[in-house]
Amino acid sequence: MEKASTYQELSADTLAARLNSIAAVTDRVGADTSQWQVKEVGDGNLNLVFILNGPKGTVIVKQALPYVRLVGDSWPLPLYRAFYENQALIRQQQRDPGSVPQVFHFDGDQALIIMEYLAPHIILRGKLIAGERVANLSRTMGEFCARTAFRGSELCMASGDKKADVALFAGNVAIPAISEALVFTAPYHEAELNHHTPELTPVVEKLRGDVALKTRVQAMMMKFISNTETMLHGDLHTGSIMSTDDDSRVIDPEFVQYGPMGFDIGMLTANFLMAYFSQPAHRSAADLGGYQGWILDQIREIFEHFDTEFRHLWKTERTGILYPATLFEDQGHSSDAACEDVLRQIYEDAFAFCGIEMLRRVLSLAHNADFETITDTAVRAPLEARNIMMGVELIQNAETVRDVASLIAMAERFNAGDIL
Ligand code: SR1
Ligand code: MG
Repeated sequence: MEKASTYQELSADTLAARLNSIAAVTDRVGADTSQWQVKEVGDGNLNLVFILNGPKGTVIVKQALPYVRLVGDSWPLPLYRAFYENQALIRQQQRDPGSVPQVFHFDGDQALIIMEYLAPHIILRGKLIAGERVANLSRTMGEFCARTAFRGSELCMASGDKKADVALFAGNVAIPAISEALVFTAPYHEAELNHHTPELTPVVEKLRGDVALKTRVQAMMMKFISNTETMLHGDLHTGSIMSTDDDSRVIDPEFVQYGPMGFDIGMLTANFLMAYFSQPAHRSAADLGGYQGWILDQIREIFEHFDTEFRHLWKTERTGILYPATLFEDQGHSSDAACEDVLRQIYEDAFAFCGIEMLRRVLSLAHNADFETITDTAVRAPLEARNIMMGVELIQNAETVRDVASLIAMAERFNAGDIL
């Protein structure tokens, strides 16, 4: 699949000469390269991202680098991840049409995806730091999580197709290895690339000495690795969502893998919670309560939309081998309790994965701008500490969190307390 020998890194200067014969590009931006404008805008941890603008229009050119951009060439990373990202985008487009950018062209040798330019969308995390509201966000995200979870599982898919897909995506070894290391392992010991706000050291030392906590996280990692319920986005944070005032799209599924249905909604919730806990540093006292309330509303509504959509799909698209009508409706038996049971397990997993993501984003390598843009560490540390303590509680007690209302009450409790 990967032919690294022909691969060449793009630059803003070489892009026109490299892409001028691709019809999928010239059809959309125009063929006169003298009028092309190219800007590299990648602000993620892994890839090059260019905006290519021409007389007819604009496209995004995304190219995987053979190393982790955030760290440099000391951390090599296979180019084949672009293949899986493209495959993931195709499946997400099928399972939730319109939720992801349209792909115009894929080149595996060059690890290149040319796709729809989303405008005037910007990264949601920036909007949350700026205190902006986005209409329809919770519906889009709740439905995206429910549709991709349900339609990518054997609740819906033909068993042979799903198993072939699990085998296909199992080839994407290097990317899950990043999550296995950075999300589930590094936060719990002094791993080389870790960093944290200095004032948090006493909290961090206590947490790293908590054997029960580490054990619980490892149990969740076992689920993450072994439980191939559905195709995950795999890295669904607020930097993987682009929004306008009223429209949101999901980008960057290169961390795609088959995994537990609660993973994506759990990671997403964690990132909204980190936005929530960081707000005292970003808002005036007059705006703080209202905006934090809006963020909590998004979390509650995401779960409500997820729940409604999942139950709807259960009734209308349960065509797979799991919980078949043969065993329930055809026998005159309701499957409502079975659906309830499946949802309960998804939420329990989601709450635990949520706690794990909340810890890794302040203890491991890849932190979030929500906290990192707070330059005064004396202000940042107490806010991160609230986030850490809620993360720990979620990991330890995920099964006792009854519902999203309890999750939100927990967030309000930690937000009101001072740990540092
Ligand atoms: C080395 S990559 C670090 C992080 O960036 C990605 O967005 C994932 O979240 C990964 O864990
Ligand atoms: Mg990403």
